[in-house]
Amino acid sequence: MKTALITGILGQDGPYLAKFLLEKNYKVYGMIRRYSNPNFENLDYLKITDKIEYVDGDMNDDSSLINLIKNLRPDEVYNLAAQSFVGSSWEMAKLTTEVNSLGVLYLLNAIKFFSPMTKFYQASTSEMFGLSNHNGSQDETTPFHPRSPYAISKVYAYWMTVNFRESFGIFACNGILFNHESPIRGLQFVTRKITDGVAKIKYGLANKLALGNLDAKRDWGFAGDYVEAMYLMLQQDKADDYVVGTGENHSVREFVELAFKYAGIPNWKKYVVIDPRFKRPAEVHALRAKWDKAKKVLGWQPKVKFEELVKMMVEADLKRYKQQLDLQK
Ligand code: NAP
Ligand code: G4F
Repeated sequence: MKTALITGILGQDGPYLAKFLLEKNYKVYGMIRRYSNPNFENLDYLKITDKIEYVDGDMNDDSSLINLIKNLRPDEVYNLAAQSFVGSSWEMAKLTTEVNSLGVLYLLNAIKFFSPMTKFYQASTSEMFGLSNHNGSQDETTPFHPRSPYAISKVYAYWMTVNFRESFGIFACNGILFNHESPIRGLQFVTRKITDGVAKIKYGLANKLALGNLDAKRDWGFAGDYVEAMYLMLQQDKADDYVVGTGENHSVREFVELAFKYAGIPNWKKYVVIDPRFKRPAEVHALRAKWDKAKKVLGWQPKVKFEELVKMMVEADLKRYKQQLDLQK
């Protein structure tokens, strides 16, 4: 039985990846940091909470990572833990750097010294491209132009991953993933903020949805599809870096329009207000993946299209609020 350690197990991608690996008969260890009250909601949603073995560790604490790698010596490590919210990274640049940059160095060092055969996946991001428009789409050869402390922290981690591969022969890969969403996406991210907001409006629990820049465009895919690409990267003969996305982009405005439509609420403009607090000091205007390499080498392709993704998220949030309201009756 293969073993995998997933950091960031309580986030969005951790549960989808864990489910995918469990179905492949892996033994899955999920790293959790010290919490007085950890939140298993996302794992509960996918009905896998009791199928994972939880282990303690914090990306800020190198000795906890050394202990884990030394004791488990897992076949694969998927490093998904991060301060992943771009919007907060200006106010929390130091924390963001410690978790997203130094934490990766600690993990790679632990692998190098205590389990050099462990394969390593680093959750890199399209945010690293930032302003690099590159004729409208980005691939593995596109130069980075990060626009936030978050993106900068991820560029460091990207290069450290490449460097451990080149310097020490560690099987270390970067998945440069474009935005991916799901019904368990964090509520701060724009897609889920919209679908949650729309569901509240539908049930009379809110009458406004405050957003920032509606013109930003993202290449939005489904998280459940993207975890397969993470796994495939670690099954190749040679470690490498891959862009993963859908090749289509849409504006926040288009997402809003569709979400209101799927909820059956006419005239979205009546509800959406622009609040400058949700605008960023430096915006990434548009991202679109050129994911030919992932298709050619990994044989991967996305399954869920944009419209289907919006519908899935709206329906899930409508269902959540309906269940809550039914319980209160
Ligand atoms: P997420 O929902 O924000 O989950 C991140 C996880 O990291 C959380 O479970 C969090 O734990 C954990 N974490 C934060 N600080 C930690 C620390 N000091 N020690 C240990 N764990 C810590 O993110 P996601 O959307 O699943 O994304 C997974 C990874 O992919 C992240 O690295 C993100 O930057 C990257 N990424 C995401 C996307 C995307 O569109 N989703 C695209 C490209 C790259 P708690 O639950 O305890 O807070
Ligand atoms: O949903 P977002 O916060 O995601 P963002 O900044 O693209 O980052 C996400 O995807 C990255 C991959 O490219 C990941 F690496 C990262 O960890 C994270 O998962 O914002 C998307 C866009 C931005 O342009 C933002 O300015 O939506 C715009 N936006 C407009 N109004 C808003 C809002 N974003 C948020 N969060 N909240 C708003 O009210």
